[in-house]
Amino acid sequence: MKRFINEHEKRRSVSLDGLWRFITDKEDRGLSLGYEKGLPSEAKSTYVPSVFASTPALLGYEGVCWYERKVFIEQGTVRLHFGAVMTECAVYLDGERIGTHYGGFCEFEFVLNIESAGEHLLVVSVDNRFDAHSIPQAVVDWYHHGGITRSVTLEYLSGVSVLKNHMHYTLSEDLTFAEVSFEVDVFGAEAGEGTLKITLENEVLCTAAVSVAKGEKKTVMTDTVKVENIRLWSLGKAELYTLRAETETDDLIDRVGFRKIETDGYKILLNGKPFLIKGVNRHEEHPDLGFAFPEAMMGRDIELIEDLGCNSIRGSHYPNARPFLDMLDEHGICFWSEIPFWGVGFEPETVADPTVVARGLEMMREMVHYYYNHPSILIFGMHNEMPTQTEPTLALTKQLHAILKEKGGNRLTVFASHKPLEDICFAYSDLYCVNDYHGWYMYDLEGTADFVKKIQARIEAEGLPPRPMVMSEFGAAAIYGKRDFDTEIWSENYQARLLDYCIRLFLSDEKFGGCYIWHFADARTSFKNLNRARGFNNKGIFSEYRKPKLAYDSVKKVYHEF
Ligand code: ADA
Repeated sequence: MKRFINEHEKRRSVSLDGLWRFITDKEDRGLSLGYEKGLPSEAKSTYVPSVFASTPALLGYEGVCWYERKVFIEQGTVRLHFGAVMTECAVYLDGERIGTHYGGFCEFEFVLNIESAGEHLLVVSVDNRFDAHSIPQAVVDWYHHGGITRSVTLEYLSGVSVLKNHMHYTLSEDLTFAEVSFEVDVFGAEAGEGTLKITLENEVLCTAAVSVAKGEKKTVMTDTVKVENIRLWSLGKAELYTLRAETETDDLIDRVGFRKIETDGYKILLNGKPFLIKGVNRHEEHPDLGFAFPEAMMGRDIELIEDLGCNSIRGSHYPNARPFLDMLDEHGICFWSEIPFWGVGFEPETVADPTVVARGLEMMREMVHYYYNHPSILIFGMHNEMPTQTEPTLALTKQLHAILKEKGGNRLTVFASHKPLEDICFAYSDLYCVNDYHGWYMYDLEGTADFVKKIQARIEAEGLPPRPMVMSEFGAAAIYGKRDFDTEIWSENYQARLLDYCIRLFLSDEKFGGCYIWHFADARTSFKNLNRARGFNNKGIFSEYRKPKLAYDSVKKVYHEF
């Protein structure tokens, strides 16, 4: 799959990015017309990965589109991996449906048996419409993109193959050694026996004999081994290890890091030392290319974010592309990764809907499955601004929390609340994260201080444990280029003053673990539902083309002071 590291030396992998055939299907008649067996001659050429809306005529399009390409595939077992498809898709090979997937930001894969070598026809139908069970719901503050938005890869599996390798570890009290074990999924591309070997850097840590039937998937839990003289992964100092799981015929290579994140009263501790979050929210959205965000620009965004003095990014509001996470691992930047439960559109009854719950739990499992080893993910987010004052959200939170506590590794488990004075879910969050826009929607900037005190008093009165509070969103919209008196809303000046005021307030409060500015760069928003100026969420410190607003200097100054 697309990463910034080589995941395989033995396994052969073919990128299916590039030119595909493409056609819209507004009436959703493609299946009755037999599109799964081949697109009609009117189909045009398009580039994958991309979004529908990068074609100007398709700006605002909501419906089905079909993609097709011919692929030469050899006989044997292959793994077909999709980085992300917005939002729902069905995949066909030679006219036969091989599977479906729901959820626009999560990776998924199919393992297939190819009977004969030759040219095969791969067809994907992609539907970006909302339904009653959508996550998010139709009312959402980002653009309703559609498309095959991240890379597609075909890999050849042979013999005993390795599909997953999660490294579990516990660091010693003094953080000098770790007790390490591995959870490895092996798969029988052919029936057989083999030896699974796990190597960290150049040291073989475990070997295990494995035998699988053809098509059988097994999870191997290795013994625990001790790794001495640990080099710790920490902020700005990203010590990474190469982890390799291999059999005689196949391999899976990853990069891992050792670090410990925990809280102690009002403090967040990273490797035992206080860690004050100086964060920013970021949409992985490009004004022209949408969610098919270019990799070179990911690197530039990280540089701008580091320059601002930030040590953490909240991937609002969905799992980001893996290459971006590879970069964060390497830069030593903390990442908050969440699933797209974006609450404003959700009524409590919808939160209780079994299809919504099942989709949400599956998204969480997928995020944990694929993102588990990234050391930069210090925080896993369950949801944002859901109706957390109601029982259905409490029930959902408990289930998401249970997945994360059982399977999520050493991470803080959180959600972002906009109902902090009524919230009944706070017991299930390691940080008390609040989104608040006093200085914007209420136009009462100085009211922020009182509001914070009220939240802290309520948390105490409810008998909730002392935990760090984090302002997970705050900010003001500023139209790029509108420089004015700082009393004028929509001006860059007012935004700069608001951010300076809020950051000082939050970071000097000893009950705070940090804050995340809303947001890094202006991002295109929902076409129909939100009446936003320019059709953008304009609260970026940068314009959508990454031109700095005045807030860039004020944020940089204040973040460097703390
Ligand atoms: C919410 C939401 C963000 C954004 C923000 C705003 O807090 O979580 O995605 O919509 O409001 O700009 O109003």
